[in-house]
Amino acid sequence: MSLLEIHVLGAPGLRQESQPVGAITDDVRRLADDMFETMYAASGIGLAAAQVGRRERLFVVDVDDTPLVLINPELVARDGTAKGEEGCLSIPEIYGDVERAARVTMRALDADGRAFEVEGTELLARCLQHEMDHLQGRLFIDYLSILKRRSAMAKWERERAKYPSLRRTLDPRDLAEQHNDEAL
Ligand code: K1U
Ligand code: ZN
Repeated sequence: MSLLEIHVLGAPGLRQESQPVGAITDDVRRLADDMFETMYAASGIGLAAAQVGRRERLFVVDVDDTPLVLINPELVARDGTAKGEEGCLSIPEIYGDVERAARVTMRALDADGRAFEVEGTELLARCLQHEMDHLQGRLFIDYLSILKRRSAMAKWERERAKYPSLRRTLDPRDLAEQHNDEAL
């Protein structure tokens, strides 16, 4: 498995619509495995292919120790609303409150090409919607009020200086440290 670079705000691919996956090949499965490794190294709970510079319509999530790969996901049901704080691995150090559906059901293919449904509430519901947005080129900052977005962007202008290539390179030692922490 390999750690992938995470594209950060300003990279054009983050604003493009992802394309449906035709066949679930070994290349697609390898991409999903690499995305899990990258997500864990970055201490995230989700990661969309667009965030690692790929066009495939797929994302991975792991909330409450339940790793899931969603290929060609579709939203099939939503209910209620809930407001909560979000971050994004592509906009490090920026956070904001976003109102989302409180409960969602999504249908997708897994890494073996089998159709499945996942129903999420609380953090899983939020994460599934956040990742679906990535597949449409939408980011959580798009939901902030003008004032909150302006202040988030002012902070990001200072942060983005750390990413001149608009790529975030993770340190493999972060992954090793997390495994050590879990073992304690
Ligand atoms: O897609 C991404 O950028 C991943 C993002 C997903 C997400 C975060 C918060 C709410 C909804 C969706 C992250 O994982 S950022 C890391 C993070 O904020 C977080 C990590 C653990 C628990 C809760 C949030
Ligand atoms: Zn994100």
